[in-house]
Amino acid sequence: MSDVALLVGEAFSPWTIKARWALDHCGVDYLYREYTPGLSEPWLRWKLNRWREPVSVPVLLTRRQAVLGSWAIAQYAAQRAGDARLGDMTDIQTWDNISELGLAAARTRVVRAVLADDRALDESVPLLPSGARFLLRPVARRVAQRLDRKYAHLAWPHAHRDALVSLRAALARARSGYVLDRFSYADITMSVLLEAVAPSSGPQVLGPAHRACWRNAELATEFADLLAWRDSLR
Ligand SMILES: N[C@@H](CCC(=O)N[C@@H](CS)C(=O)NCC(=O)O)C(=O)O
Repeated sequence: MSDVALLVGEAFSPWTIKARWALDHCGVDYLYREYTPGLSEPWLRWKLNRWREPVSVPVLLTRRQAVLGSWAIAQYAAQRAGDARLGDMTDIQTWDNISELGLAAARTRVVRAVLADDRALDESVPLLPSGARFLLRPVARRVAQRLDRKYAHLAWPHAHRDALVSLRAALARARSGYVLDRFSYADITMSVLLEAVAPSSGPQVLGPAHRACWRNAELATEFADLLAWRDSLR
């Protein structure tokens, strides 16, 4: 393997956004490879030599190790930076736990919205021209059903909204414009909760049917202040 690490992820995914943002903020060089659920899984299992346990992305493959999951990747980035530019990761873990609970609920909502929308299922098939994608719709449906089964046990009702309420309270408490007294990984991990309110990815990353599945109109109205805050961060 080359000296430059390889980040494997899904460009639209809040967890991949967390990992990329942490690596970029810490000035860590890496290459990026897009992951397609189902299709890319055998390759990732082979790279990780992990044949039984579930695999998910993001994963950072370095010459020495495989760093699994956004939190471990952020810690790796902080170590590589060698300073406190992501903040005190011990304090921030609580925020990451809140973010993970909220995102788990959001993920199950989105996967079920995709399952209920043939256009979104067709968009998940990357290899065929758009007019022929319906042919693979049953395969796309099976992949989405598998994702639903894989992650549904982590989804608690209201956890997404609860996490947004906690974010709003933290911003009001800190009065710095950030979750803590200055920009840190707490802002990264909490702001990506808004990907499942109004996604920030452009059309080259998220097709129109998927964008509609990620969007939550009710939460977008209730948390318009947090969307404006998210947009001001980048
Ligand atoms: N706790 C993990 C969660 C990662 C995660 O949920 N990944 C999903 C993104 S939607 C995934 O890999 N989905 C594709 C699959 O499971 O095949 C992290 O922080 O990285």
